[in-house]
Amino acid sequence: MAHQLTRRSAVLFRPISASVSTTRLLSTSDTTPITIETSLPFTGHNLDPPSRSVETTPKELLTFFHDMALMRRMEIAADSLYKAKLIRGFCHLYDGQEAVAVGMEAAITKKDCIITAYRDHCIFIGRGGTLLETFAELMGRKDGCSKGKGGSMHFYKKDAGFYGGHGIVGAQVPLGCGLAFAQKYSKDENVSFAMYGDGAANQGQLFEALNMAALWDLPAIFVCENNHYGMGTAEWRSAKSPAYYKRGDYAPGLKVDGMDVFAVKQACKFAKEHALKKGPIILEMDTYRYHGHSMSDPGSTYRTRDEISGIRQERDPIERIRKLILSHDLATEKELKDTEKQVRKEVDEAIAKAKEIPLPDPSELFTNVYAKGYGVESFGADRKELRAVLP
Ligand SMILES: Cc1ncc(C[n+]2csc(CCOP(=O)(O)OP(=O)(O)O)c2C)c(N)n1
Ligand SMILES: [Mg+2]
Repeated sequence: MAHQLTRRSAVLFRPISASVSTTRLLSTSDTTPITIETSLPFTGHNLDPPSRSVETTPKELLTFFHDMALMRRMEIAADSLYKAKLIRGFCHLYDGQEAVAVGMEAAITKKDCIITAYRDHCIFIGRGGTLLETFAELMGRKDGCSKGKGGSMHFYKKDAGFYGGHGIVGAQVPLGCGLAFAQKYSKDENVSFAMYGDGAANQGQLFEALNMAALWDLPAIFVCENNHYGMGTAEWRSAKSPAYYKRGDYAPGLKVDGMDVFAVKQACKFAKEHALKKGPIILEMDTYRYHGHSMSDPGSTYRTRDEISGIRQERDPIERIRKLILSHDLATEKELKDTEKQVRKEVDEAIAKAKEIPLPDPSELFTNVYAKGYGVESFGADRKELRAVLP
């Protein structure tokens, strides 16, 4: 049994991208169905919520543990790199919110699209991006997922349906509806997930986009990651109604425990089926970020340390899965600790490699900025001095 587990762990606990393409050496018991109850019931608005019972397998549970542990470690390492000044500019970390990225991926395919704001590193990893591309991008190196020119806020992976990585609060949501429009137009039976925060949820453009998406029955899923703060502003100070799942009025919504990867998976599966048949739906993911808003925010002036440690103790998404794995006797505590050690090593190795990668060549400065072949000219601020003719 122990030998079997070690062998299984070795296969399962690879980075997400590797585990997707690996031929499995698992015994059949790894895919034996297990039924798990979500932490809380779902609350619906204008719909009948899905069941709390979710089908899973040992394989999936172990993969969830691995993937969330990898994301957690990656974000903590990014924090250190930032403090060492190897990452510059804006940087928003996702630790605490991992269950949203992982649960969403478990319910959809890479033909479904995702678009999000600036808190995007883990969404990229969920889509199959590698640690090396992540750290290279964060440190502005040429092999980063945006060729080292996007940085923390602008990760992309178009070949896996990930359309960024956007810095203007809320602006990605109408773009997400555009992706859903393209999907409906081409009748390809895929959906788009447009992710935004509780702060963004108060913006006008969200409602304009939702109106059009509902008018045209677009397969658009509005995912509000409610981490309860927009920068240093608590939701109760910015929203008359913080019931974000109800804010679509005519569009149905679902409130989901965003710290429970199984609840997220169930909700996303439900939302995909709904969106394909009936148009847009809002998923409010009740979640929490452990770090401050960005690296310039210590995150402790507008909330208490007790609040943060209370959430860690009661609702941490990784600890929830650890307990489930142990209670179903799928791995030992030591095996799970070994997984975390392995993840740490993978992260350290990726950072070491990324540090060796050069910065982009200066000739890259204007590529991917303007469409090619239009002969765009670049002027000085006075518009008189011509500095360059762009490609
Ligand atoms: C249009 C616009 N207004 C203001 C900002 C500055 N800003 C960046 S993030 C942020 C808070 C957004 O909070 P929320 O939507 O809850 O997302 P979270 O950071 O919690 O994930 C603000 C005000 C911006 N980037 N864009
Ligand atoms: Mg927020």
